Amino acid sequence: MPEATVATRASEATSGRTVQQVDVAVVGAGFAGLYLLHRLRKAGFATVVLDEANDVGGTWYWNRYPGARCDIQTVDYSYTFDPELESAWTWSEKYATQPEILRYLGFVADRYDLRRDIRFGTRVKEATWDEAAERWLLATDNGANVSCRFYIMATGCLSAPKPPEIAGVGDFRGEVYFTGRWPHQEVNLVGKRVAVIGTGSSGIQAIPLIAEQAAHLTVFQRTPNFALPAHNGPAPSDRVAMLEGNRAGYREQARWSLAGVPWPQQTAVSWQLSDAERRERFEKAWATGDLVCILTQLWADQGVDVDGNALVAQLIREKIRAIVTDPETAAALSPYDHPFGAKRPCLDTNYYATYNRPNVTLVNLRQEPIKAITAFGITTSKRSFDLDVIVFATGFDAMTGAIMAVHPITGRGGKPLSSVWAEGPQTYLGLTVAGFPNLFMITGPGSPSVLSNMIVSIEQHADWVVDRLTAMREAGFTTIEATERAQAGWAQHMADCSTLTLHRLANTWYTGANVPGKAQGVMPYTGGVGPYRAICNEVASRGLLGFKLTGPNVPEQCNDGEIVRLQPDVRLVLNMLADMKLPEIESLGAAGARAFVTMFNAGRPAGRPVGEVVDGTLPGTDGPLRYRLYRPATAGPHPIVVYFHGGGWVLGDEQSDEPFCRDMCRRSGMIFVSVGYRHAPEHRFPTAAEDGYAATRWVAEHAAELGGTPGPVLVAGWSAGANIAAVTCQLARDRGGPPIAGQLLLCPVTDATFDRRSYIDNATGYFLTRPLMYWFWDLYCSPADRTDPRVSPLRGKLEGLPPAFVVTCEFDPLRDEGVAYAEALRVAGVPVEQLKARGHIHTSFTMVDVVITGVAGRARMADALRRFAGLPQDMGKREGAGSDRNASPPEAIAAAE
Ligand code: NA7
Repeated sequence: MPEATVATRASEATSGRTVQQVDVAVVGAGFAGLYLLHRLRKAGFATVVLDEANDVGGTWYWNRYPGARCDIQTVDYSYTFDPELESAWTWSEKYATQPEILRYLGFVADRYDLRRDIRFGTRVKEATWDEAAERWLLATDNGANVSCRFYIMATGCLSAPKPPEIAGVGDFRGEVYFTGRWPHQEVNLVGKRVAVIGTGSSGIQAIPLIAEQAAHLTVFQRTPNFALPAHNGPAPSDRVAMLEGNRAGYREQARWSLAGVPWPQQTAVSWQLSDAERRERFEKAWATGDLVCILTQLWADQGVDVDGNALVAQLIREKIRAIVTDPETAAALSPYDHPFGAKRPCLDTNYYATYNRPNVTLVNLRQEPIKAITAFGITTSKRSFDLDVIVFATGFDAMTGAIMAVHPITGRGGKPLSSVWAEGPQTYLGLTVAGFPNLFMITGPGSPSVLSNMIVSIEQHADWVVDRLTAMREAGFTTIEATERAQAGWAQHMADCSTLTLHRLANTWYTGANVPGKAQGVMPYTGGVGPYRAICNEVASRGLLGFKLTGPNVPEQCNDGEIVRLQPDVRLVLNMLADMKLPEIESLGAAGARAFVTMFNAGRPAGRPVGEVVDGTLPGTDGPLRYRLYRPATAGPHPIVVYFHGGGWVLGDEQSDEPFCRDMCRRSGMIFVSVGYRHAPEHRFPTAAEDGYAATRWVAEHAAELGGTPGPVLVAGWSAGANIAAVTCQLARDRGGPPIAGQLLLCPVTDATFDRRSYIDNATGYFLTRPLMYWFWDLYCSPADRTDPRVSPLRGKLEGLPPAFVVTCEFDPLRDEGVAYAEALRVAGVPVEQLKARGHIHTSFTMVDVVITGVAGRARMADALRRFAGLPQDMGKREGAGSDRNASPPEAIAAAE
């Protein structure tokens, strides 16, 4: 940035109006703007901050309504960039009031002498990218316009209040207040008839205090919300001790946590806990009075699975009924329309108990909608309320509103941001937008923002941006712009992340549903603060992946690409495994590898309950083979699926794919018989294939004894087990039975050829590696045998085989041979359906309850099995597969023919 200046300069524009020349202009003097100014100034960038307000504070400047407080504990809701600042300030309460937070921000502004570069009372009316000058021009409503190289929106996520959208607001002759624009002078509500419209965080904080003053308070509620007691008071000694015991460590843990507050990751899932254990955990969290605690510490599936979530919601509704004495009011206050946490839950002080007061009335707008606001009050479809005051706690045009609604922003080629975002916000990392060079957003849509401790996210964003600007200056670059490809990749990753959590299942300001006509979609990044930070760091370390950089005296740089192509939870699993520095399985020898797999499996979730699990033996060709049978809880008889586990013909046993078998048994409503076929190197080719065939034959002949439906069986398998399943179908066709109704092949080994693209692209790094596959092949099958269709079924005759459902995973060495098998089946006239699972690895679908994004794929596999067996299709949705209901399926490539 050759023209970087230390002090801002003023110049005359052609219009004659003074233009303030700076390196960086920041809009907003809240938490984000203040920290940015501090950092930019230290880095030597001439910076101006513009804010419509008359002082610092941002959202805390405007939201002055009674009861306004933060809902993240103040030990966490603080800047962390300067340990001296941390020791210089002590919060008086666990959750600070708005005035105290404002005092804190004033203290910070004074301590770092920030106010001298902030233009208060100055609204930006328009921002336009000047293509020729490569600068942003900001028109202001007060004083000089601003010309800047970089423009940073630090406008917060909730700063554009939503209009009330109720007819007649202008007719009301009493007093009208908006929580988001509360007057600076005291509002006296004593002895007045007051209405509050809205029961989000603001309404829920304000209502108990307004009720104490008002002669009568009428609350108009459209949607009940979950509220939890804040138990406010002094900062809890355990959290303070944690922080003070190791301040740096505590802060670092927060930065890498899911929500920006250090709480451990829960591993126990709801169905592993007894009712009593769940209640104990819940009561403890309820008593803690901490949103992040109750949102993350009960059980691991509460935020990702509707069944696990419903258990929390039920316990909270019990609390509401226990507090609110009138059952009808309690019922109206009990949320049923959204999962707990999918809409921002609230922290309250005496909220529910307020409805026991004689001077408080709850009006349920679902039963009697507001018809109009009149000169004297509010009329619903059933009655009229005479009022002196109406308080609108009706929320904000969140996230995009804060950026788009504040002023027109025009980027490259004269394109307005409002048209680029007409169908919803498009960003790269929530930080930048393609077509808008040198524009940054702090905690913008597409970043963790409102799903995190905002201060942690603000510091991360501000640091990332300032570090990039500094590096650009050193390298001689003057513009930076996200590429369309990177932005589209981020949209895909955002969509993948949003299938992980339950936020997509509620109509909220997270999704834009609170603003009529606004495009719908989960706007904050749901993948977590720590993973997001890792991604931003990776973008930087990979040569600013997805950004184009230009400068007057340097060649253009553009390292284009998508930063995350794996499913988000798969990425987490792989990172975790990489951190564990596990040995290469093939280096352990067969016995060592088996011991390793047993140890590895011991640490995984056990699998959900099924009706019955029965161990038995069946006669194989050379002696008994063990099997494990999983029976659904529903009344039988059920169709039987003969299942072959994965493990490269070397590893595993009839129990090693237990979570997968249980899950598929529940989803499909079918018996799964997992067969303990014999392994190499003790038993080489064709033992596993022959055992598979023999077991299938025996199961088919004994279906009734096993509680199964007599008639054709189905076969299924994963990896080498899918190889056995495919081979079994060929042998059954050629050897006169048994009849097989369908085959489910999950990541099958189908051909001893190792030069397909997927073997090359995915050779290492995705759990199943090429060296490991070589080792499996060597132990099982000598080179001379490898073209035998009993190990390379792709080389066999494919006509006349049962219908198939073939699953392949994008990042799997076996992907292309699975695809080849599906295509060859189709050519041979076999009905085949293919699921090409984008962003998945070889183990994605068998890591049940770990890789959550595998759920939708397993639901499709279960549907296919039911279809093959001639059963109705809705079973998986009825029985224990709650999370499927709204999960979008992975990419389906070829429909069944
Ligand atoms: P919220 O959470 O968006 O709450 C707004 C409330 O107002 C909510 O209960 C709405 O019901 C209700 N509302 C909105 N428009 C209307 C109309 N037209 N009629 C009746 N009721 C209406 O905003 P807050 O200010 O409380 O909190 C915002 C965030 O700030 C909060 O989550 C914290 O993160 C801090 P709805 O649910 O839409 O049916």
